[in-house]
Amino acid sequence: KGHGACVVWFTGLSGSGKSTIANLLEQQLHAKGVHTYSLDGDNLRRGLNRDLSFSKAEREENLRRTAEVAKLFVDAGVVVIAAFITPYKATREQIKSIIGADDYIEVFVNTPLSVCEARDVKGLYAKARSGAIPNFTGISAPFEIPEQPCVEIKTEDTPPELAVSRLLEYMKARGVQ
Ligand code: GGZ
Repeated sequence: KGHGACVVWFTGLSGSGKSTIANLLEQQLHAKGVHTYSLDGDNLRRGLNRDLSFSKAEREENLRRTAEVAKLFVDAGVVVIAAFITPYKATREQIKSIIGADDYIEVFVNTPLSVCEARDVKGLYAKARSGAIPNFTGISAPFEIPEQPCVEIKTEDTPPELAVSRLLEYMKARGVQ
């Protein structure tokens, strides 16, 4: 450890664009020869966290375990790119304390609910409105706005390429890249 391993943790609504930016960041880090690993709902909730629902308590457990895994990767010298809704302020604080503030970069992908819902790429918002998906973030479960993220990306006026170049600059300034 000690040469730029850290966790870049994306928080934001479903459909906000977390994965798009996370994937592009990973590509650009790879191009610079940086060893990365991506954690997201797809690879965590299908495996390690397959026993967990979307209740408040089980989201917290999903994210606690994920933060512990992320910390292990950081110990191994890897840059972790994590993309989870992470809707609760208290959970984000717990994640920061598990990983350690020096190694934790919180990125708020700020896309208004109205925009996420209008896009509804996976049709989940329509299902949530109809009641077919309970506890859906933004509809029937809360999203607490991050107050002091390290980086905030307003996707409506920031293309992914610009978001990633700003992130890389921030990482450089923090001394992690
Ligand atoms: C929010 C849900 C829900 C509910 C299923 N609420 O857009 P997606 O599909 O691919 O990403 C969402 C993903 C969120 O999982 P996370 O592990 O990131 O959530 S958390 O940080 O709150 O633990 C969405 C899908 O799972 N999904 N049901 N009820 N998103």
